[in-house]
Amino acid sequence: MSVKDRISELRNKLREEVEKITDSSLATNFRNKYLSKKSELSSISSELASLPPDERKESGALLNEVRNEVEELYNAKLDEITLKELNERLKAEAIDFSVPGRDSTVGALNPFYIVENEIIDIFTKMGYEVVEGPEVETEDNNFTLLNIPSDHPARDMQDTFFLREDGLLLRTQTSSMQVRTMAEKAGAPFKIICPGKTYRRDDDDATHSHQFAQVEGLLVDHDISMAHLKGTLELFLKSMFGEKREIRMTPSYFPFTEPSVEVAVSCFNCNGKGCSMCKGTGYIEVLGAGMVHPHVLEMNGYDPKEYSGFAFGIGIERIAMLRYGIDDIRRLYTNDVRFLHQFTKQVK
Ligand code: 2U9
Repeated sequence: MSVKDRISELRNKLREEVEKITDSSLATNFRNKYLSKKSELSSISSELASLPPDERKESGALLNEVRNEVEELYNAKLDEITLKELNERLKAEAIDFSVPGRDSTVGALNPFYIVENEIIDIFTKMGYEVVEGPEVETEDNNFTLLNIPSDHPARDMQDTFFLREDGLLLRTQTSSMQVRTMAEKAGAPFKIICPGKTYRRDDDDATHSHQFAQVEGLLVDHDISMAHLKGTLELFLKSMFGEKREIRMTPSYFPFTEPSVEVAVSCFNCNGKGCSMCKGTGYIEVLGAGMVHPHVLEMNGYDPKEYSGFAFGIGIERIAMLRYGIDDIRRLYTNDVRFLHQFTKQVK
């Protein structure tokens, strides 16, 4: 068979073969078999050199024509297949935007923080500065400078977490921050609140926790009287428990204040008539307070003849429990979302 005839035959075969390409792997096989250097087209091409010039020219032209035609057919087929496969993939991987999304869980603020934030808010609006500091304290800052002498029962090992022989301890009240602030203010008037964690050796139960939190307040200035204290606490407690509340102060004792008072609000459950919440008394005790003891002023660099002041201590957990009717203090520490979510939409 002449070379020209072989080329024509090859053309017919390749035209048929190209039609059999139905996917990209068959396309690759076709290219390797029929369009590479090892293909029949290439081997015929290398034979041309041995032909007489006329035949070589004609056969060479035909071979080029066939190669061009087959390459064109192949490229068109490849384009067609690539598009077909892309469409198939897009269809298979299509995203259904109408499928409902997964629910994301949203946390909720612990009622402890709702109350702490609110207390801070009320006092900062009255111009109080917020002061925070270390939970590890010295005996001086936690006891001595607050007029709690070394033989006072409050210092007892049963009440205090001592950390070292030299008396380093976990603060039992945030008052140590007031002591630090008095040293810092060096005789100038001020009003501060100190929110923070405190520690006492205690067996944990529904109403006790070895770690709890307070917001303590201290105001020192000229001519401060019990009336200023009463007005301040009345404003605070009405903001916290409602405008209709009345407050009651009864005598109490703290080493760092004199006189000292226990402060109660008229029961927000029965409006003072008497119920189980206020144990029939019409009042609920909410915090302690008093006029700063002159000795405390003096020990901390303020002349009691020139200055006077008041102080108060608020237990954050107690307020949160009263406000939201929480029966176990431990609920405030475990952060069970089912518990927390009950307070997300609750407004006072
Ligand atoms: C200085 C002077 C006086 C802070 C005060 C209380 C009364 C009080 C309790 C409330 C509930 C502690 O968390 S609780 O158990 N606190 O009753 N705290 S006056 O008096 C100070 C503090 C610092 C320099």
